[in-house]
Amino acid sequence: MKQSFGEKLKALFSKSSSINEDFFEDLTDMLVEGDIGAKTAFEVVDELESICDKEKINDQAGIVAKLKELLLRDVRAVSLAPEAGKQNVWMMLGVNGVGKTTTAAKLAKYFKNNGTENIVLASADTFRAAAIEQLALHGERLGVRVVSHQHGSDPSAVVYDAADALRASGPGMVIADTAGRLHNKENLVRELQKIDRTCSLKADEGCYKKILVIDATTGQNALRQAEVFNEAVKIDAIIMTKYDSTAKGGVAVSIGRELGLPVAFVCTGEAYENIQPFNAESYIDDFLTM
Ligand SMILES: Nc1nc2c(ncn2[C@@H]2O[C@H](COP(=O)(O)OP(=O)(O)O)[C@@H](O)[C@H]2O)c(=O)[nH]1
Ligand SMILES: [Mg+2]
Repeated sequence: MKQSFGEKLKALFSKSSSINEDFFEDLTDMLVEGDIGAKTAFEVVDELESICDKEKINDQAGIVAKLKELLLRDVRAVSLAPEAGKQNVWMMLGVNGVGKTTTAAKLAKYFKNNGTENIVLASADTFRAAAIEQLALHGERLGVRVVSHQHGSDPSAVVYDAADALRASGPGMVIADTAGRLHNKENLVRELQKIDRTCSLKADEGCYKKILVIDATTGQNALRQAEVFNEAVKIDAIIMTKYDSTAKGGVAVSIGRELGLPVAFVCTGEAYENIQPFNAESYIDDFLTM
C-alpha cells in the first residue's frame, strides 16, 4: 500500500529544517493526495499558515494539533438509528459497486442486534438480476425478510410492497437497496424522485432517511457523486465503505466542507460485522497519524 498521509507528515517534519513556505506547500500537496480535495487543501493550509504565524507555532505537535482542529471543523458526524415504535424507511443510494447491497445487509444485522426486531430488506435494484439474488442470499443468512419483484420491474413498487409487509407485522424498518445507475443524470433523477415519493409516503414522519454510500477508495469522485445525488434527492447521511482498502480516505472532509453532509457509518471490510458508527475525532486522528 502507498504511504499514508500520517507517514508522509512524519517524513515532512523530519526533512524540514524550518517551518516555511515550502513546508506548507508540501503539506498542501499531501492533503490533496490524501483525498481532501484541492480546494479544501489550499484553504485549510492557508488558514493553518496564518494561525501558525500569528500564534508563533512552529513545532510538530503544535502544527498537527492546529491542523486537526481545522479539519475537524469540516467533518460532520451523525448518529442514525431507526425510531422505535415507528415505520422507518431507509433508502440506500450510490453508484454501482460502492457497496450499497453489502451495506444494506450490514445495517440489517447491526440494527437487529441492537433491538429492531422487524426489518424488511427491499430489493429495489431491479436493474440487475444478480442484485436481487445477492440480497436474497443476505436475507437468508441473516434471517431477515426480503421483498423483491421480478428483474426489470418498477423499484418504487418494490419499496411500496416492502413497506406494506413491514406495516402488517408492526413497527420496524425497511432498508431499500437501489440501482446505482449514473449513466444519465436526468433518468437517475427521475427514477430516484419516484422512489423518493413512495418512501416518504410510506414512512412515518421524520423516519425516512436517504443514505448515500460512497467508496473511500474513489477519492474526489465520491465528492462529485455526493453533489449529484444530493441535488437529485436531499441526502441525509453518508456511509463510507472500503475504508480498509485505502491509505487516503480524506474525502469525508471535503464532503462535509463543500456540502455540509454528515457521515453516519464507516465500513472496514466485507464481513457483516465490518460496520461502525462514524466518529469524527477518531477519523481525523487516524487520518493524521496512521
Ligand atoms: N474491502 C471492502 N469491500 C467492501 C466493503 N463494502 C463492500 N465491499 C465489496 O464491494 C463490492 C461491491 O459491493 P456491493 O454491495 O455489491 O456494491 P453495490 O453495487 O453498490 O451494491 C463487493 O465485493 C463487496 O464485498 C468494505 O467496507 N470493504
Ligand atoms: Mg447492489
